[in-house]
Amino acid sequence: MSTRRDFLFKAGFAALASGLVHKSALAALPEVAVMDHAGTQAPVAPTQGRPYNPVVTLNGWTLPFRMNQGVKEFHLVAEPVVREIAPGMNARLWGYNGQSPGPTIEAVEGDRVRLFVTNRLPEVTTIHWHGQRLPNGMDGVAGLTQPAIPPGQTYVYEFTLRRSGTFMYHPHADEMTQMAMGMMGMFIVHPKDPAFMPVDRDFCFLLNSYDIDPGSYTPRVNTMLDFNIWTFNSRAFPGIDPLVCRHGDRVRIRVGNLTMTNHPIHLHGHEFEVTGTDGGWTRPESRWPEVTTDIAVGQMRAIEFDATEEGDWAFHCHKSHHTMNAMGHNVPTMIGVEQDGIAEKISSLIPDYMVMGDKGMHDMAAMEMPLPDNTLPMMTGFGQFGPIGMGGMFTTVKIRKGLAPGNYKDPGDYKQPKGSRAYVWKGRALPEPRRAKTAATAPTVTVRKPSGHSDH
Ligand SMILES: [Cu+2]
Repeated sequence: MSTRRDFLFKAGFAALASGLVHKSALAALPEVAVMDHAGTQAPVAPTQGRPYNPVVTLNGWTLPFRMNQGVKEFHLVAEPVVREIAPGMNARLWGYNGQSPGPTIEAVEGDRVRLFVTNRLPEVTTIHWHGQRLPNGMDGVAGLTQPAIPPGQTYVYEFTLRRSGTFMYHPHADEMTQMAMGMMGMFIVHPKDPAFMPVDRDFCFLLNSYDIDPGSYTPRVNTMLDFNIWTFNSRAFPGIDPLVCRHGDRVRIRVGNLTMTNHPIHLHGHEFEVTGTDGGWTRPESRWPEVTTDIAVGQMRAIEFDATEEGDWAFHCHKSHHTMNAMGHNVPTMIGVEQDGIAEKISSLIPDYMVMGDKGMHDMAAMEMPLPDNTLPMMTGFGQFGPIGMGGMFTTVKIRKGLAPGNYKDPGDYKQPKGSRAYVWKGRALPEPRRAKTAATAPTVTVRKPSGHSDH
C-alpha cells in the first residue's frame, strides 16, 4: 500500500542528500518562479482567470500562477534565502522562492486554487493558510491536520476561496524557528465583483522582526521579545520603498503582523478607517476615523483613506524603538553628563574616542561611525532637510498630483509651497517668563531603591 509513499519519502531524502530536488521529479509541477532582489514589483494584472485589481507588495512581488483545467496552480518552494534588509545588511533567512517574505499570492473569491509546496529546508515544514475557510485537512498544522512535509518532498494543498479579503501564510511546524527565520507571506483574495470597495492603490506588507547580532547574518531563533531589527516585509528604513500615491486616490494599505509583539501603525497628515481585518471586511457602520491603529500579533488590518494632502508623509510604527535599527539600544543614557574631562582621559587610551549622547541622541543620526560588518546604524536616513534619524518600521507615503495610474516610482523629495514650512523666528526676543521669586532652598532628593521603597 505504502510503496509509492515510501519511495517518494526515500527519493526526497536522496534528493536532499544530493543537494537538489531532481528536475524530473518537478516536471509536472508549475514552474518555480524566483525573485532575486528586494525591490517593489509593479502591480501584475492577471492575464488568465477572473479579472481583479492587483495589489502592490511593498518590497515584494506576486507569485505567477497557471490555469490547469479551471484550477489556479501556484508553486511555493520553502528554502534558505539571502534577503537584503537594507543596503549594507544581508540576512541569511528562510523564505519562499528566493526571498523572505515569500511572494504574495493573489486570486479571486470563488477560485479553486492548487498550491504546491516543495520543501528545500533542512527540516520539516507545512504551510498554514492563515484566516482561510478550508477543509480541515488543508489547514497545514503539522501533526494535527497532516504529516509534516519532509525535506525534499512536495505537498499539494487544494481548496476553494470562499471569501475575499487579506490573509497570510506561514508554517505550522517548528514555527518559533521558522517564523524567526522569516517564513511568511501574504495571500490576497480579491472580491468576485470588481465594483466591491474599489480603490485606486492597494498596498500590502507584513510586519516582521529579527534578532541579528551586528556582524552576523543569521537570526537568533530563540529570542522571545528582544529583537533588534524591526521590518516591513523584511526591510528596515532606509531600505523600505515609499508608498507612492496620486493626489486624490483612494488608497488601501493592508498590514499583517507576524512578529512577537503589537505595532501601533501611524499615518501622518490623513485620517483613515479600518476597512478590513483577517476576519473579513468591516461593516461601514462599524468604522471610525483614526490616525493610528494597533495591530496585534497574528492580526491583519486593511486601512483606507483618500490621499487628499500632497507631501511626503511619515508612515511608521509608533513604538519608538521599532523605528530604530540595531547598534546601541543598550548604551547608557548620558543626557546631562559632563563628559569633557572624561573624554580627554579616555582619548589618551582610545585615540578616536568621541563624546556623545550628553545632549540627547540626535547627533548620532548625523554621525558616520565605523560599524561592524553587516549591520545598520541605529538612526539613519537623510531627507531634504537633514538627517531623519529613523530606522526599522518607518517609511513615507508620497502623495503627488498628476501621477499616471500605474506609476509607483519614487517621485523624489516633495517641493513644499513657499511659506508653508516651519520657519526660524527672527522677530523680537521673547520676554523672560515670570517665575516665582522664592528663595532657593535645598531640593528634596528622592532616592528610588530597587526594592521599590523610597527614602528622603
Ligand atoms: Cu512596532
